[in-house]
Amino acid sequence: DGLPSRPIALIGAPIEVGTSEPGAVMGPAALRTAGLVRVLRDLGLAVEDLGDASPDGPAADRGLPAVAAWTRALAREVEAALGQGRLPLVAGGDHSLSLGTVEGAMRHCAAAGRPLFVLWLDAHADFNTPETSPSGNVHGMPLAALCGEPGFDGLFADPGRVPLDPARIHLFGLRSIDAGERALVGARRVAVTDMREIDEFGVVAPLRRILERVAAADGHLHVSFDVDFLDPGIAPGVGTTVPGGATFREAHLIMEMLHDSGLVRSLDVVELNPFLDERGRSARVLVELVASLFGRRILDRPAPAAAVPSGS
Ligand code: 6HN
Ligand code: MN
Ligand code: MN
Ligand code: MN
Repeated sequence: DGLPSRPIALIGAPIEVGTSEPGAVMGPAALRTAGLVRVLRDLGLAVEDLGDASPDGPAADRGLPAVAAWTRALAREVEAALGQGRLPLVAGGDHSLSLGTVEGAMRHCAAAGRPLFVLWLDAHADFNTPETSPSGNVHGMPLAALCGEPGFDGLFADPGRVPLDPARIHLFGLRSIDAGERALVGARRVAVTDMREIDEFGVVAPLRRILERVAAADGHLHVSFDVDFLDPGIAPGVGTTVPGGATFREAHLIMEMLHDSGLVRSLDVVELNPFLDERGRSARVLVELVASLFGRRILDRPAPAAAVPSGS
């Protein structure tokens, strides 16, 4: 069992037009410096580093037009990688990059007739619209835009696209949500495992339920990993730290379970801000976690019997 060892296409997305905090543009370089490619190759995986993507057309400074140019480019790259049977690993860059990666995965899944599920590991819901957003920062809006909420005209290449089904999104680790997006997340029936639930039940039971659902539908699982999912004590290198985040052990176990499920087909690692980091700590933690997601394990033995969804 485990993640099929399909070749990995590493795509850098040095994007910070979706945030007001400079520094995320350095994220892909820091992840490479921390050894992202090397740890994956050490696992015996084929990794092609496609370098950094660049926006389509003239890049605006900030806001929706700038994000739109990135969205078009990343959607195309992710769709192409998936079409070649590769697993796109997109290293950010702020979270608005997931507009492109999820859009690319959606197009691939639509063509393949496979349902797409999105696991959003994040302190935040990222479900604001331009109307509800207190900051105006697009990195707080990607899920609302993907789900077809109003206010995002011109963002996607195809205005007639079928929106993402909010019921196929799982927010995991939520502990900071704005009033307007809270109402939307409830109204759209987005699935949520918030920190309260994790504190009471741990990560295993809720994650196992999610994986069972994806497995039962023979789905494509897209994982979007925001650095602020982690506790700021282990990952300070992010512009939007929120206290009370996942511990290293929780995050590590999630990665191991994701690997063992064999369901992950595309991955974003977002919001790393090396300018705010302390001596590369956050970048190194992320590389450790990605290695676990791709199969690094402590011992060469099967996972404990109850750790992975059964009957998949
Ligand atoms: N992120 N909810 C806040 C906002 O400005 O909309 C924070 C968003 C953070 C974005 O975590 O990717
Ligand atoms: Mn986020
Ligand atoms: Mn966040
Ligand atoms: Mn562990």
